[in-house]
Amino acid sequence: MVSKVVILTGAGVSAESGIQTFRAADGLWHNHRIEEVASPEGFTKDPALVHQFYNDRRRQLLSADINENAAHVALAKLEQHFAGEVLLVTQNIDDLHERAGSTQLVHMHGELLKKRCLGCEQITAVTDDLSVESVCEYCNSTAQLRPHIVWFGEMPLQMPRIEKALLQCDLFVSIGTSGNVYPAAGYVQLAAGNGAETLELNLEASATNSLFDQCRLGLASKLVPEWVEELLSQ
Ligand code: BJW
Repeated sequence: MVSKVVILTGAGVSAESGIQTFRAADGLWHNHRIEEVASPEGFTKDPALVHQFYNDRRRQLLSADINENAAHVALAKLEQHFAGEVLLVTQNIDDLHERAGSTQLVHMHGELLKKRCLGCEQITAVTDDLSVESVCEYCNSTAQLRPHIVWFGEMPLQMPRIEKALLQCDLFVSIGTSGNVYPAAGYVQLAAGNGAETLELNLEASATNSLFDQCRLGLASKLVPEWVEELLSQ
């Protein structure tokens, strides 16, 4: 009987909502060198370019075209109706899990709708574009605001909470992630090493596919609701 579940989601869970994944041929990295837009060094070198990259994505996320899909909705339903504990750990910076109703949620790579001041460290909401001229509403400094995103070389957020849940869970499910970015890609080993069952739901086999007990390939909007119904009927 499963009582503690940790779910890791990646870009694939939001793909059918119209948000590009990273590593597909036409993905987000297609037009950008990763280190230019997703590293602290890239931000120091060309903050305007990095702001533009995230401003474009924020505008898209807030447009009327983008909505949660059946996979997000099913995961929120699981949290609401499952008798045990569910922790949803997302690598995604969109807010589609929240829009679907998930609350036990960790954004380990940050959030597109938050900004952080490098001067006073305050984290605040943002829906407008950021620029090098943006002023921090707390400390009034200019050119210190950055998107609240975890870039390469930076520590993902809420690591102790995530690791504790992984060591205690009896089921770990990875959805829509290619398994290329650590520490998230190592979570299957951490959970399995402590006796958890492991399941991958993905469009194609991830880089860590062989480490999972079970794998189902297909669209998240189909696989996730099916799996949620199975778990709720156990
Ligand atoms: C569908 C679908 C559909 C599509 N249905 N599925 C050498 C070895 C090991 C590690 C390192 C190393 N050198 C450096 C590192 C560490 C580094 C790292 O992992 N680098 C790799 C490149 C090797 N990691 C870091 O630096 C991290 N920090 C860190 O390690 O700190 C130190 C530490 C030490 C010990 C413990 C803890 C910490 C930070 C990583 C930050 C990642 N940031 C990014 C960008 C910022 C966010 C943003 O702009 O949005 O986060 S990178 C990017 O990749 C983004 C994503 O969250 C992340 C993962 O991508 P994801 O989600 O897997 O997307 P894709 O596109 O790769 O895959 C999509 C999948 O969906 C595919 O499989 C499709 O098939 C599938 N799919 N449609 C179902 N409809």
